[in-house]
Amino acid sequence: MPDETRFLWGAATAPHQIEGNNINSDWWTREGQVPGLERSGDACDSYHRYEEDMRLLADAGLNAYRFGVEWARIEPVPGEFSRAELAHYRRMIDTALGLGLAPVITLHHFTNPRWFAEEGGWLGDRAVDRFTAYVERVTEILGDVPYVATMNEPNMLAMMMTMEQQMLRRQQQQSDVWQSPTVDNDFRPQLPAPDTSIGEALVKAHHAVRDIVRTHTDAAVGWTVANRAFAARPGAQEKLAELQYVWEDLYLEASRGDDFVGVQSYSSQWVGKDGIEPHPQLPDNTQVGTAYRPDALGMAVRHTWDVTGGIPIVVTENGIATDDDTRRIAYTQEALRHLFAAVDDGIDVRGYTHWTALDNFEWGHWGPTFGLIAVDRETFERRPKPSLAWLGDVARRGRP
Ligand code: IFM
Repeated sequence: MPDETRFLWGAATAPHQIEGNNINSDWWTREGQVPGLERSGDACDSYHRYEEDMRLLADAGLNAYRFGVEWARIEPVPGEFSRAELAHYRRMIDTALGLGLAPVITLHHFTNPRWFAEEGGWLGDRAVDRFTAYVERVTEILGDVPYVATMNEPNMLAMMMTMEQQMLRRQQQQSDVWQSPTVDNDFRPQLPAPDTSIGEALVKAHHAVRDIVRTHTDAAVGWTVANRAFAARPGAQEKLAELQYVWEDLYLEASRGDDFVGVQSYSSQWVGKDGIEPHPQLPDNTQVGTAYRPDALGMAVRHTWDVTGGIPIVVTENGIATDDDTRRIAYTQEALRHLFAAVDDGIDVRGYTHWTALDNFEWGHWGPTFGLIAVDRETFERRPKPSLAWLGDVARRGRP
């Protein structure tokens, strides 16, 4: 069980975005097929360089690292589990623990094994059984892990699946452009609202594996939900409630009964009577077209607390896509101020893991840089940015 007296200060990553050569995954296939997508390739080669990455975080003063285990590596063929890959991820957990970083482990972060996708993915008849079998094997390596997230952003996953279904229905895959799941602005099509029947399938899978993690480990278990910090224009309260349900609350309500919930917040979004207002192209927009809104984190945490009925919160992602590290520090400082205002109001927040440790593969795009550490994509040399040392200092002080 997590040490409740130790606030987690860390950074977060996802396997496909940093490891490289995740060749048995559906995203690897997608990158090769969909026009407009860049390839992940070697990514940051963190599969081999994870120790260096973790050491940079620990040396800076952080005490936690959120990272994922990759299903497509662990079970490259249905029912065949790689003991070598499980051992690899156990080594990562041991390395984190040895460096004083509490490992926060994500079991599923957007990518599926290719065979799972071909079987029908999350809507396939065998989805829950397949996920359950995988998680059961992974629990063997989760000793001493304080937090386990079953799935990353099921709401964004449902949105991506909805988008894919729409593309298939239109039979225009060649001319449609796959969007980054977090890019939502007025020069690209709006992101479709996630289909609730997909969301319900993901809830079923989450509840099934939550019990497995509880049976076989001492970890606190939950999932992480992307929060869009919706705000209503005058007269748009009803629309707001409707959108909040399909985008977030379905998933937050499903968190009731979990040990914690992960809050993931980047920006805020206005809702008018007709729906989400496209965000205009303003000079202070982030690199992914979203509004510069550090206050969104406070809104996200408060909304999550209300909807889940007050289960402990870990901020599992918060950050900004910018090439200006001074701006990253300013954004994060302000976001943390809003977070700790919520803490002072009695909201139980157990930790903060910044998105992200390394500049990485942003789901089809290498342009947006969210990292505390820059990576030379030719040599894989890591170059910590001032924001890493800054966040480490905040962690040492324990307050922003
Ligand atoms: O990179 C993503 C991450 O995989 C999920 N949450 C949002 C991040 C930034 O867009």
